[in-house]
Amino acid sequence: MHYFAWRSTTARGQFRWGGCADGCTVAPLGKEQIMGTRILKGIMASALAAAVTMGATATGAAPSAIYDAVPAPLPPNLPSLGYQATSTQEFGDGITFAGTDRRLTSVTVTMSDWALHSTYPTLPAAGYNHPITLNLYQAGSVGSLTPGALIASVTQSFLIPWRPEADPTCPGGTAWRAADHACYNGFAFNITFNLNQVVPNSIVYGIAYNTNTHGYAPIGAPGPYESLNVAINDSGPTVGTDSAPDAVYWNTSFGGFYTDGGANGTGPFRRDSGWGTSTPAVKFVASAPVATSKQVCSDNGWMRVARLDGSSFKNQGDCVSYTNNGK
Ligand SMILES: [Ca+2]
Repeated sequence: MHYFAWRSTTARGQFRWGGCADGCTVAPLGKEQIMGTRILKGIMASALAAAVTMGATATGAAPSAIYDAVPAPLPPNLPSLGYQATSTQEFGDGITFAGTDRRLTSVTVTMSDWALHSTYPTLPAAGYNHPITLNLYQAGSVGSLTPGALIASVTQSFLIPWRPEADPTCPGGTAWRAADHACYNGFAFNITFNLNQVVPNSIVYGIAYNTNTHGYAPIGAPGPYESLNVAINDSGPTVGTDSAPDAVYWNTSFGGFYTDGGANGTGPFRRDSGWGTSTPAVKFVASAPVATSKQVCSDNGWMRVARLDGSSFKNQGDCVSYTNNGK
């Protein structure tokens, strides 16, 4: 099985890719990186899709996945898109949720970090904190390249763990060796946004953060965020559906990265085709509506509502009690 990842090596314009399970190579590819992501579909073994637990979507259940493209268990690394390397401001996809629960309680995004602590020894050993934004949009109208109106935007600061230090026994001597004995240039980890947001059946989401010279508000200084990428699942979701098949939504300020070379616009957060089943590794978890009055508890209604924290009720009395005293 091969794993690849994006990586930036200079402030702009130069990047490399590499990282594979059975002999790592690092070679300058420029724009071919993007093609690399597309070509990769089909290479990824089915193991990525294995062992993903289908979340229960029955009403009244505890919060469960209504869309899931995060591989479980999480592999040491995944293909990824580097925002600094690919002049990216925002990256996401159009998706349709499974089941009927539509009150989002959390959204998990798999990231891939290529930065080593030894490169930034003055920063804490545990990692560095970086704000990352999740934007939720209405699905775009039929035929539209851009999403609809913004539904919600949440920004949280996350601890970004360092990629493990290089193992000299890995080919090239720059990759790290994981527990599976394979060598990787990036390190996959999950971040989780906490939400309380009702969403429609289909949305477009985007993940945004700033790097040295990219993002909506470039930081203007080098730092480990230049080696921070959003992970990609080349197999598509196991819960919910990709409602933008063969496409992602992407804002890159370099038109040549889009499949159409920028003919449909450079810079807006818009559809880009030619991605096959590849989609960002993101998981949406939702719960039933919150019980707001005792009336909703009757006639088995307690099974279709939940507490604000997403937990379900044991019975009608439990539900009525919650509407009375919040417990
Ligand atoms: Ca898609």
